[in-house]
Amino acid sequence: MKVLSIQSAVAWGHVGNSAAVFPLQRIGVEVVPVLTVNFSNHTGYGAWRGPLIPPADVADVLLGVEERGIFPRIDAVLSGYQGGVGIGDVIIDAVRRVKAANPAAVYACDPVMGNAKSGCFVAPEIPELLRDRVVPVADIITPNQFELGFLTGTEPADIRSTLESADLARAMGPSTVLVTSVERPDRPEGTIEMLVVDNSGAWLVNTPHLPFKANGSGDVTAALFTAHYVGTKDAKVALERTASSVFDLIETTYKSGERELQLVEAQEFYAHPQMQFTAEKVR
Ligand code: PXL
Repeated sequence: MKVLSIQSAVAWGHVGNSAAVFPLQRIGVEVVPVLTVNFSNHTGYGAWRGPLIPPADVADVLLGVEERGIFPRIDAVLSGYQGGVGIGDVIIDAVRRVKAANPAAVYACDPVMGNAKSGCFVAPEIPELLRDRVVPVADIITPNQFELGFLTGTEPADIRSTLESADLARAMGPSTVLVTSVERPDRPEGTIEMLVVDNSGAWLVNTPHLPFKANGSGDVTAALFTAHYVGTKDAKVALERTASSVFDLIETTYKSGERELQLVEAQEFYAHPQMQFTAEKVR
């Protein structure tokens, strides 16, 4: 499998491509990383250095990859956090050209905007760009519950309303919606959930909620789910593998006391997920 991953890169730590690339490689995926920023560290530190890559330069790198004849062999395009509006058009155009070269290729978009705790943390014009132009051309989206609410103009809370919101999101274009950080009011205490809705139905997985949030965990989740889903075409298996690997990554990080994801330390958990969580069919 080959994944064209258009995301940020950081020197220190693990967000964007600096979070997605290694777990994908560790499960045997050939990644073609195209960088949208080259920062010293993630923005969660409040200070960072290094350039945003101008959209024309990102487009030029993509053109070079296309000219090497790689696009027909791309199985999935993956995108995440977008630092500015210009990159959106570059991604949309790359998706169009990859799909022209390989009609079986899928586009997986992580519509990064923010979360329930912090609110919106991207530039103010990004959420509307994602909703109006990017999500409609995606096959797979991986919003958290907060982002799903913005995309659909709803307030998903319990399973019923979250399923309804996911259906509204599917009506916008994507056939597969992975909702992360689902915090339904009636969930077992101390847990958090992920829900996937696709043509086969809806699956929910419940995992312990560690009292800790590491930047980049959503980027790893989107990457692993995309690869497992494209590889197996099985929502339940893809969800269970992703939940297993990401939980063990976050637990490893939590136990380390480090601020950054222990992405390398946790490598066996991607290659050999413990599969300790079973997804339940909810529709
Ligand atoms: O995890 C998303 C992300 C992507 N890119 C950069 C970031 C972050 C989150 O902190 O700072 C540069």
